Parts: sequence; structure tokens; C-alpha cells
Amino acid sequence: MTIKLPEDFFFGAAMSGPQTEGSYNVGGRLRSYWDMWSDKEISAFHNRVGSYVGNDMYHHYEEDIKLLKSMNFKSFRTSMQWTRLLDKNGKLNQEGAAWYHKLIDCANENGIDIYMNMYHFDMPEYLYERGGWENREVVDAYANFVRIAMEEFGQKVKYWFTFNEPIVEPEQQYLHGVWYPYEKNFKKSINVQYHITIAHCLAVNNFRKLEKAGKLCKGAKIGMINCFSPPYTKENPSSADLEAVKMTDGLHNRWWLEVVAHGRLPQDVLDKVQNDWNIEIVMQPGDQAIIAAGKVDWLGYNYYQPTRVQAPDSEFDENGMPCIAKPYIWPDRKMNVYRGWEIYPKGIYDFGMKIKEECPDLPFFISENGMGVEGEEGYMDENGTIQDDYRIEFVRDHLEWIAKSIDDGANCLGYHYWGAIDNWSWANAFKNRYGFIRVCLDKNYDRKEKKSASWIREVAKTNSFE
Ligand code: BGP
Repeated sequence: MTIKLPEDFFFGAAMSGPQTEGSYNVGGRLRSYWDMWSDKEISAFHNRVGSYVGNDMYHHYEEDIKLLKSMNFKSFRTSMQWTRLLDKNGKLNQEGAAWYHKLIDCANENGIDIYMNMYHFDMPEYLYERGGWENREVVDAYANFVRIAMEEFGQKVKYWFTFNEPIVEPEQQYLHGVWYPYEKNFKKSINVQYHITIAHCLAVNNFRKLEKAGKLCKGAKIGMINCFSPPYTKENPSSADLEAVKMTDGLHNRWWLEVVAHGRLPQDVLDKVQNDWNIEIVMQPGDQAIIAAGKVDWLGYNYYQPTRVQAPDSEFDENGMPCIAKPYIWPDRKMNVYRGWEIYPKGIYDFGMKIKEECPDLPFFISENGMGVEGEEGYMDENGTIQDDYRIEFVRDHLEWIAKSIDDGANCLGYHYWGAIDNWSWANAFKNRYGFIRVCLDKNYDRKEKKSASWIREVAKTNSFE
């Protein structure tokens, strides 16, 4: 059966500055949190490959843009590294700006829209040392960074995004203890989440001011990108299971949806945190008005896996921290064993319908979806092409559910595949490859198409697939 997507539905690629650019110490680039962590503890990174090289896009950008164009992609999301664009005084670093001008010009010349995201987990080291997102002054520093970037590139970048996955740093660094500094402290995590929220809203406000002053392209848009995941629980749940679903959804999903669609924070979540758990979120006078200005023009929705939860064993842990939920293992789940993530394409539909219900006026697009696989060399044929049928199946199945969500009224405008060109994946480094394009680490970061590249090329050309 042929499945058709709307004619104006767009395909594109998602990547980020810190995972692709490399050239970490040229052109006045400052050190980032990732450079710091790599230096402190290289053994935390797969095969001891730290943050330094990305996929060498700094040198390959012209070839990369042409590759994206050849796959009939209309757009490319990357992020501007704060560490490359500004110096330590918060002023423009001309050499860094010059590289971004080259990248953006090249995309524009090739008819590829740049979707410019302003933050992808990459705090400058000197600001991290001042407390990072725990420090409200860093929030202002971020707003300054965004303003300078929009002033510099506002005439040539149409689509701006404030954050990628703003939930990830609070959780990975301060709640689950997975990323440096490995803390498990809900109070810190929720306050970092709050500060990032304020940072987002200030950035939107800067965008609106510049837009009003005629400093941006005609039709410019501002958005936020987040990893949304529909929370599910077991069959025949108890009321405690349902409460676990509600709070998981509240903290991960609704928190951001309410800010970007309605300019407010979810009151039930604030009540739970501040009244039931007695945890202070440090707010300043005037914050409510700042948050009211956080509404965006559209939303990027990253989807990889569903969240399955059930009631926690107790309400608080041994350190007095609230327990929100504990994982529920669905007996029928199908896993991507390399990443440890469940593959559940219907989840992309379920959350699309949730956006439709809860934020009916907010258009969105799938801003990340993809499959990372370890040991892809094992799938290489005699011509050196990776036969990645598993990736074709993964994308196809998700596109089918996206098509259904559009049929059922979701305002989903397009699809960006994550890691269209293999890139560096944080602590996993180059363990799992996501790309339609392979990056040959042993051959100067050469690019080579995988089987999936010709498949997606056809899909993006015709907006249809079998
Ligand atoms: C998203 C991030 C990306 C990317 C992707 C794949 O959460 O926005 O930066 O890394 O996940 O995850 P990973 O690289 O950890 O396999």
C-alpha cells in the first residue's frame, strides 16, 4: 500500500554544533562543559573518544550541505555553539561568526533552510564553573548570547530555536546522576529546569523585540525543540500508577507544552513540588510576566521511545528526595539493544494527538527521530556500502504513524531525521551510528552513503512510500 504525506510536508536533517563541528580549539572557540568533562575523565566516553572532533563538519560543511540537498532535504537543523560565537566577555568572536556565516551562506545558496538552535547541552566551561544553570546570571548571559546571534544572522536565518531538549541537563546532570557532576538531587534539578525555562522565555522575548524592530527575515519564526515521550503504565493500573504517569507527564512534557503554548507553568506540578514535597523553586518578582512571553510560533518534537512507568515503592528516598515513578517493563516491548531504547512507532502518533488536544493552535514538526546501531561495519557489502535495512524499517514505520496522525488532525509539518550524517553522541561517542551517511573515522572522516540514503531520497522526493 502506498502511503502519502501532504505535498508541503518537508524532510530534513537534525544535528548539533557540538556533535559535528569539531575544531574545538581553533578560531578563538572557548572550552565547553564537554571539553572539560572529556579532560577530567576520558574513560567516561566510549573508546575514550571525547568531544574534540565531532564529525569534522568544520571542514566538511560544503560537502555535507550538498549531500543533504542530494537527498531532497529542504532543511537542516544544527546549533550555534555559544563557545564559538562569543568570547568570555560576552562579545562577538569575529572568527567564530565568520564560520557560521560561511555555513549559513552555503545552505542558503543550496536552497536548504537552516533551522538554528541556540543551545544543545553545551554550556561554556567558564560559565559552568560559575554554577551553570544553577546561577541566574547565566540565564541572562544566555539571553545576551541569543540576542547577539539574532542581530548578527537575523537577515539570513529564518528559523530559530531556543533550546534542544531542555529537560536533559536537569535530569542527566542533577537528577539521575548519569552525566558529570553525577548528582541525584531533585531540588537542584527542578531549579535548573526552572532557570532554563526562564532562559527560553527571555530568548523568545529578544526574538520578538528584534522582529518588531524589523531586524529579522520576513516570516521569521521562533520555536523550542524537546524530547517528548508519551507516558504509559501497565494494564489495570492502580491510582498510584496513574499518579506516577501524571507527574512524569507533568514534569517532562506538560511543563514545556504549557510554557510554549500557553505562557504558563502547570499549576498541579508546581503545587506538588512546592506544597506536597516542600521543595522551593526560587522565583523572582516579574517571572510570571517573563513566562507569559515564552509562547512560540511552532514546536520541534523529538521522539525516540515511549516512557513506561508505574508507582514508586515509596514517596521519598533515603535522602528525602521525592520518588516520582519507577520504570515499568512492558512484556511485549521490542528493543534497540544497542541504545537500550524501546522501539514503539505508535508513540509518535499518540503524542502528536496529545499536542493536537492540549495545544490546538501550535503547529509542530518531528525534529528528531532515528536509530543508532553499533557495529554497522558488520552490515557492509562487498562495495563497502552499509546495508541498513533496519534503519529503513524504523523510519518507514514511524512515518506511517505520522501520516496517520496528520489524517487524524495533527498539525505536523515535517520530519527531521536525527544524525543524518553519523556524528559524535556524547558519552557514547561513535558507538552507535545514526546516519544515512557513514562517516569513515579511519579515512579522514570521509562520507559514504548507506543503503538508506537512496531510500529516503525517493521518499523525500515523492512524499510517499510503500
Ligand atoms: C537526542 C539528542 C541528540 C542525540 C540523540 C541520540 O536526545 O538531542 O543530541 O544525541 O538524542 O541520542 P544518543 O546520541 O545519546 O544516542
